[in-house]
Amino acid sequence: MHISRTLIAAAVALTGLALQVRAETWDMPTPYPDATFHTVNINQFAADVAAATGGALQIKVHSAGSLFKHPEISKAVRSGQVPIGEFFLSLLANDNPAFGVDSLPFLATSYDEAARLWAAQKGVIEKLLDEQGMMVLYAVPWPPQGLYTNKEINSVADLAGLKFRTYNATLEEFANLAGAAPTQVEVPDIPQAFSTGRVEAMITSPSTGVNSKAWDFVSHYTDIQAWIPKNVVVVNKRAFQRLDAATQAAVLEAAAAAETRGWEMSKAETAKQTEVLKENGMIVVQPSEELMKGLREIGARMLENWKAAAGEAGAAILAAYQQ
Ligand code: PCA
Repeated sequence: MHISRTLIAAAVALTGLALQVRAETWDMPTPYPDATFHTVNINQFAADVAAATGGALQIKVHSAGSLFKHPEISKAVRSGQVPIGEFFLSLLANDNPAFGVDSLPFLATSYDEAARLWAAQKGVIEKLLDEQGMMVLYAVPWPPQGLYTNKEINSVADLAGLKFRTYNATLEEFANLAGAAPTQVEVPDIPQAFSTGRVEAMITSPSTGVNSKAWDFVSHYTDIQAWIPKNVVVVNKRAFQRLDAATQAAVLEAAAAAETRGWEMSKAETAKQTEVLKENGMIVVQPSEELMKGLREIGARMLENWKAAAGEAGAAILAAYQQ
């Protein structure tokens, strides 16, 4: 009796030890707040991975730039400081213009077009990130991007001189071409940037507008549906290769599910969050023809600039997209 109890205790201790050795926790930095649908989707992805691996791989999500600031996340995954992370794909357009094609105005403005653009862009992106020691797990788009201002905007001329919040180099180019004054601001800092007067206008999704309570600082939302940019979730290749085959398969399966779910969430967000803007008193307007004409001209110029910078890889992406 005594002996068997000791044996059982030893067996329990050993099993516990074995579980401890097998269980691994991955810290995952992400840029956006918890209420953002991308973060909700990532939390579900993490729960799916934990369930499929019987708890052997735990992904601990650090949202809103709390572990690494947004511009540092891709570098942190690249260097292996963290095994996994999320970032705004076009943030890397300074590395290579191919990363920025989904942020070009009016190139892809519906979800079908966005899906075709991702299909055309994906191989190039995978190769570029592979060269940096990273692997793409999945990509999910934001809702179409609209214009937030403190007054009615009827033409591009109405944007002149506005202090304009931007989130990447492409949007900065846009603001400059529109005669506005760009300032880069990360999502968690949007409310403060408006309340302190650093910025007074922005282009972003209804999701980010709602998450930052845009009605506290702007009155008008003009539904220009200008582009559909994406977030990517990437892993460090070495960290992924260290997993056993079953765990790798569980991660890939959860990622595929997260991609499908994320695109559906994004589509549902568009109408839902535009409604929330209205409910909170924002004036939601359809753009005038004059405004759209001016914006399309800026888009056409940006596409020409992009083609010149993106060279053959860019031409291949556009050819595949326009097929
Ligand atoms: N929200 C993010 C990226 C695009 C979007 O809709 C942002 O505003 O930074």
